[in-house]
Amino acid sequence: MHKKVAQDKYQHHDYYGIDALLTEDHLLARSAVREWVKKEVSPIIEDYSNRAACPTHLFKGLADIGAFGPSLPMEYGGGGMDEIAYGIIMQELERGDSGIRSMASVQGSLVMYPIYRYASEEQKQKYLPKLGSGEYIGCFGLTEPDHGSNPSGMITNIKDMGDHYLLNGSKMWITNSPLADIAVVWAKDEEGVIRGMVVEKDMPGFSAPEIHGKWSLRASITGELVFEDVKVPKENVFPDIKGLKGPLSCLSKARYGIAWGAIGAALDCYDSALRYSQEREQFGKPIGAFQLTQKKLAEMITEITKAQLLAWRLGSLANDSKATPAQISMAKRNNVDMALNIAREARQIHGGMGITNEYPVMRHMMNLETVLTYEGTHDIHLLITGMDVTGFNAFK
Ligand code: TGC
Ligand code: FAD
Repeated sequence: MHKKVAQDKYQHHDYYGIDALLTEDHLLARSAVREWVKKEVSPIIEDYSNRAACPTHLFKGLADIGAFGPSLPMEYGGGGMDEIAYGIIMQELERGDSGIRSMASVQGSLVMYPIYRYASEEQKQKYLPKLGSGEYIGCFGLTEPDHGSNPSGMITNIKDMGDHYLLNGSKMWITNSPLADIAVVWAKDEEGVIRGMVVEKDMPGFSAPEIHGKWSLRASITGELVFEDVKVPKENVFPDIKGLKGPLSCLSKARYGIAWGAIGAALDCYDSALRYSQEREQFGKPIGAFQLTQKKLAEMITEITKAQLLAWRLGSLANDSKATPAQISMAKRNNVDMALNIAREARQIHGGMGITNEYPVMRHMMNLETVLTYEGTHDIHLLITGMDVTGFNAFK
């Protein structure tokens, strides 16, 4: 005898009572973003993804719900919340789509954060309020066609011309670049030292062609950055940061958000698979009654729960400014891998229906292939952990 159990979509999301560790502010932020995603993202995302179109109208809404720089100070366009609130917001956005979370990650952690942390006060005032309100869209240019995992080999460069710098080179795989009003760009000076700067879209010699043909992150727009003798005013170059630790510090912020975000994608796949397993019948009973399906679902919620605990503890460390880059790497790697495995298992539970856009699973699965690679690949993060525990640097 079997029975069909009515499920509240979110009832199994907190298997270990982690909500008890959250504050009222965290829970409020979560429900506000969750409602926004349900209303603004879920109804349109399959269509935009199908057409490989970016829902650019969502930038304003993302700004309104405080998704850009949630943990940056309010006077600089941020949300003034803590790191756990930032993580929870990324989780709820990625429950909708990794591309929507990407919009927020880039704007907040890779554009607003470096300007907040490294630019002059005048530059902060010039750019941050417009970025926080969504009036400006920003992008982050580190990766080059021949330098992805190894950004220290970059060849994009600036030359001191006295009253300005001349910027030459190109960047590849840049989220939001074709839409961006400004780009935070990393380039080497004449001494070979990596410097950061803000490049504005109207500067002559700067273009940002779109990259087409992605099977992943299709609702997110990706492009190149091309610099041909671009005159960059001296005041646009960050005065106080030199070397690769500049861009890597921004990546730490964004990787932290991804560690939380991936849980959202995993939860959406798990929800869909759980409900399907209770509704779909084969051999005279729901497929959820078969032990092999239960194994998949039990392992999914176990892995999600472990990832939630990792993210929560990382968030507590980050709130005390104690989260190390290696701890962030571990969480980014584990949680994205977890989400991708769950998407693949959830796809199987949906049978043939799993490959269609009737369900969100295949879209999440394709998106997560990018998430596994950007912000440091799965194997690069493994090597960061390896270096941390052994003391041997496999990159040198
Ligand atoms: P290495 O010699 O290890 O380090 C250079 C300096 O940086 C310091 N450092 C960090 N600082 C802050 N945060 C971190 N996470 C840091 N990691 C390292 C380090 O202490 C050192 O400081 P100092 O004072 O001694 O100069 O550098 P390396 O050249 O050996 O590289 C190490 C490696 C491979 C780990 C690094 O290059 C790396 O992480 N590579 C992966 C590249 C990557 O993640 N690219 C991402 C591009 S952006 C992107 O993907 C955005 S996707 C956006 C979206 O849509 O969401
Ligand atoms: P490669 O570095 O060429 O790596 C290829 C393979 O070799 C990987 O499996 C890698 O793990 C492996 N490998 C490399 N080195 C080692 C090693 N030492 N040991 C073992 N294995 C190794 N970048 C930005 O700057 N800004 C953005 O906004 C941005 N957005 C992106 C959006 C999308 C959709 C994508 C796909 C990428 C984006 N990226 C962005 C670039 C992303 O960060 C890079 O793709 C990533 O860092 C990997 O670089 P790569 O693609 O050149 O791969």
